[in-house]
Amino acid sequence: MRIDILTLFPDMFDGPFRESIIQRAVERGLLELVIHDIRDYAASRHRVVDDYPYGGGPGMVMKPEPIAAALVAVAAQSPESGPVILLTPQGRVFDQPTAVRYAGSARLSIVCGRYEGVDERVRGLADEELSIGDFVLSGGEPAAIVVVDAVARLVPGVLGSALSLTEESHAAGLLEYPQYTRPPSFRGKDVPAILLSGNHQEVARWRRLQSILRTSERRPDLLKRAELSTAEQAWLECRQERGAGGEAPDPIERSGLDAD
Ligand code: JFH
Repeated sequence: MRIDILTLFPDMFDGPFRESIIQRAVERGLLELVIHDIRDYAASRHRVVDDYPYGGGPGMVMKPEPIAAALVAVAAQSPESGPVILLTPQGRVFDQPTAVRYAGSARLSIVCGRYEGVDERVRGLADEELSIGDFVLSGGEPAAIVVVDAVARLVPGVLGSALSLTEESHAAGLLEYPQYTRPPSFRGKDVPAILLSGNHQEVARWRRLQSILRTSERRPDLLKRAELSTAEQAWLECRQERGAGGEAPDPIERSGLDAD
């Protein structure tokens, strides 16, 4: 996969992409990362890329022509094509399904704005407008680093084990289960006995239910889209009805679904 990044601050990508996983993916030829300085595409002698906003107001706005010229040049650098994304605080919020979709593409081009943003007509040059969350960054670059990281680890062969990605998709839309490593007891808090049992089936069941429970407690919004079995739904409803520390019997425990 080839990812092109268009930016006025190419140096901002020096550090983050030298990080182990992405660096290794580039070295192994699984990923090609090309950073382009939008200023190289400015037509004027003084390489001007920004201007005052029409109608007045604070700050500067990025001119459309250098971005358009950069996108044309970048598209011509490879016979393959892929989505052009524009990072802005107004975009749809980037999520895991979007990362999966991009990872299946041969190319991805990312436009990073600066200042108060880009001229409105730049939006028409992009296929998708994305945000990474409801907060204001000082430019698109940190958001691009986030998107590249989330996409790169999904490119086949980049992550060590295909198994963990399978597990990840199995738990799609759920929060992660609690994880433990040694020591078995830390400041009076013990690792749940089930994890030391060696019973992989019971461990998997416990983790799945922990994920469901956590998601219902912390991110009920996610649970609406998660795919729960009928038994899991019933188990969760029962837990919610009786409340924390309640007395009601656990139907999943009786059916052998619950390892807790
Ligand atoms: C970006 C920036 C806009 C003005 C709130 C009211 C007025 C500063 C390009 C993405 C996410 C970004 C992001 C992406 C691209 C650019 C800075 C824009 C305003 C702010 C001030 C320039 C920010 N998820 N957060 N931020 N900026 N607005």
